[in-house]
Amino acid sequence: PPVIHREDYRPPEWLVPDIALDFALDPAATRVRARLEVQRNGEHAHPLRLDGDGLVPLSVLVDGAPLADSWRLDGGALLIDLPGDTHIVETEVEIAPEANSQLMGLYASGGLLCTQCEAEGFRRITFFPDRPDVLSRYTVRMEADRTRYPILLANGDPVGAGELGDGRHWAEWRDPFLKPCYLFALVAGDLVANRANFTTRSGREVDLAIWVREADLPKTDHAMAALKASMAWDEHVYGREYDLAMFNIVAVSDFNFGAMENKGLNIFNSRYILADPETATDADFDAVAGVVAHEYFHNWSGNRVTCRDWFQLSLKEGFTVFRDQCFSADQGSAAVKRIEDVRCLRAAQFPEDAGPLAHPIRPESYIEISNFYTATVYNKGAEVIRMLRTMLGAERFRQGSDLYFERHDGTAATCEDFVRAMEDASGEDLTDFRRWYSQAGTPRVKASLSHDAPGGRARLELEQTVPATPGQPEKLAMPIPLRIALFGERSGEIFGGEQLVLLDDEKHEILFEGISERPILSINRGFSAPVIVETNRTADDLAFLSAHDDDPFARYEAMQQLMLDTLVARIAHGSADHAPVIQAVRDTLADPALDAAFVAEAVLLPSESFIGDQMPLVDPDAIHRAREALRTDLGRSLLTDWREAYAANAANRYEYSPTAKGARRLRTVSLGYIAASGAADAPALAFDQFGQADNMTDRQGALGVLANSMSPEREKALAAFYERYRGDALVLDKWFTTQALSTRDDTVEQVERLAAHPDFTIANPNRLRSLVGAFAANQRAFHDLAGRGYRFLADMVLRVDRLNPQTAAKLVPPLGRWRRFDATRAARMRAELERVLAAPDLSRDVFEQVSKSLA
Ligand code: HT7
Ligand code: ZN
Repeated sequence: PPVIHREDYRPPEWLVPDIALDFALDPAATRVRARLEVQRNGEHAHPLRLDGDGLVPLSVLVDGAPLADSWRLDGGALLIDLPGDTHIVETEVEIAPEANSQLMGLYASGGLLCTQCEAEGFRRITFFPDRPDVLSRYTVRMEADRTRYPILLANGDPVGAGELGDGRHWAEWRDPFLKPCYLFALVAGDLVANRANFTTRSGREVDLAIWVREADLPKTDHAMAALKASMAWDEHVYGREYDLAMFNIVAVSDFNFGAMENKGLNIFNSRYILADPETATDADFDAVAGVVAHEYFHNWSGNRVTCRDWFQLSLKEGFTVFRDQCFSADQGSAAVKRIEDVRCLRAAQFPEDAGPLAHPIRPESYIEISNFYTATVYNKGAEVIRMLRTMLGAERFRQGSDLYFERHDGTAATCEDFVRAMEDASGEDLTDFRRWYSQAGTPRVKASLSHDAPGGRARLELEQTVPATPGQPEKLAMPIPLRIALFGERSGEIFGGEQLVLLDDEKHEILFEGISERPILSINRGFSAPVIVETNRTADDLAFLSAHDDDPFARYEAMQQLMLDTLVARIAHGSADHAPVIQAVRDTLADPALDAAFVAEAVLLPSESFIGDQMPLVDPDAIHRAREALRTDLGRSLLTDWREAYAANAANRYEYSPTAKGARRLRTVSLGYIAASGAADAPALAFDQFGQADNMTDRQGALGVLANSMSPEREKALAAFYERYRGDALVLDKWFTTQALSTRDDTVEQVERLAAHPDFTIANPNRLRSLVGAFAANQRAFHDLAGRGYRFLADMVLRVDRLNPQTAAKLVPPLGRWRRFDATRAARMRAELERVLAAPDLSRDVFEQVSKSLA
């Protein structure tokens, strides 16, 4: 398949300032008529090229006249020779939404008809230049059966509706804003709305509606509250107002991604809209608010200013993730949010950056753009924006974003445009900073602090290396902003306050004067740069910071590092001194100044995968043994403390508040440690929590603890959970996930069995990810030495690829990590990748991921 290169970008040869679409909707056969006003862009003699994927033109008219032989098909695209500079081109096609299992273009989901066009789905609906730098004004007319599809929605504002007399009705919508076709959307279905309104700061009234199936209406209040909060936040923090009279959101059950920011008509995976205490955990509530905010923020960062080409994806995604992270931080505990965001970056992006699929946040080439909706483009992209704000300061960063929006409103821009706006507004030279856009790989920073006690000086030596990544053997030094502080070991005071150090060379040395006592280094505070830091800090230093650092992230990080060092030592030598970790956890549990949500994060051991990421070769069984041994030791040594924490955070009546959420989290973490201690009453305690819970957080928390156990309560709880929630797809997903994540020895067999369960289906991406995605993240179970996990995943990739290539391709990366494992596992993983690659009719999506993984 062809490779697309960033450097080959050329402006569009033809523009389409206006498009009118006319849909005769029917699940089996939808007729789509398109009327395009096309305009030659510059002087050239090239034909008009309209992308198409699986479309057959039923008619092609130019300026009202049927064309005989001046059009042809090239691949899926329609080429038309046009004599003049402006023409009206009309096409007609027929598509079958109910046969669309890829969930790209127009498809059917649970009785609805809906669209997904980003990145290149519009070409599955009609012939069009399907690229983000062609911006058009859209008018959309839909007609459909009134009983099955009483609600007809599209982008913008409704401009007309009526009956057709044969049981069918019609509606017309017009979007006054220029937009690329990937932001086009329509929805038809039997839906009801949670309605509200919002008055913008300039006094305009906006009608808000969240459309769902009637039974789901009671679960939409949290999303609505999040939408209103996002609208107010974007006005307050970025000065950005909403610009249409209506904002519609629709929830659908079959969706390849989290949600989609179509102009004025966001379409959501229902798991990011529906939430009530009975069926959604606190983490689900947070995710709903975060995704609602993310999609809403795209109205400016993505829609009003869009991307020139798909290589610029991080322009909208990195910036918008950064914006949604800051929004969520402002809604609750900023410290806990930062910890969660970094945990997510380390779990998903660091391994990507260290493996065969590594790419810069602005990639140089791709075969299939859907493969580049990655943690690198999204989450590392957000870290790059965060570094800009750290370096420029909040005020100059805001000036830069104002300038960016002002300069590029209504156009398709590049990452370079964004950096230049920041540069021009701040007066800073960001030449070297641009390397964050072009170089892949996670930089490593070595920091070593020495103290000259008699001279009262300290010397901090910093050294960075950026690892080689595919296609980039040599790297230049990155500008790395590091927030640093030195603490006096005895006094606990910070010497001279926090400093922002810009490490922009391979090596850098900083001298501190007036250091009267041994200093302890607190570095990369707040995770100011997305790098791996190695220091010469001792276990005592880390224990000190875990108890005294005033930066909550650094405090958490010190504890994690202490745990990690202990685990890595145990894996290497078969034993390790657990005492410093136990003491640090005891102190954290006893510190009255800390809130429960922070404590719960701090006392959790690093995940098995993260421990593996620190080792030259991952040994899943040794990691599991070492982690379980430390968990057991922590459970036993601090059993009284865990029981106290469990009791102190006992649930009263359910309440959704930061304090209540923190208490629930610490309670279940404590329950996990009580179970790890082997306490005889642990299964009963967990079963009791499971049965008594008045909310899903407590219930699923207890089920997770039981799922790891061999007790009879496990099966009882799983059966009860299934019976209670079998009719609720989103909750049933949790039932699959909980079992796929189990630490039990028989998890592979259980997962194979669950894949044959009548409620399992590969056609629904949520259900597929709930079992297969979760299982592949369960390091020990997936890396079963006999290779059963690898075979299972490869079989799934092949089966799913026939239905939904995009979703199939997302399952490949765990197999691509084969270089990180011992020879036996590596050979088995490779063999499965080769088996997939040899399959006939492989999609471009899977081909790209598998071939790169083997290279
Ligand atoms: N911008 C949206 C991306 C998206 C997507 C991409 C590929 C295939 C399906 C998709 N659905 C949505 C989501 C976002 O970042 O807001
Ligand atoms: Zn996004």
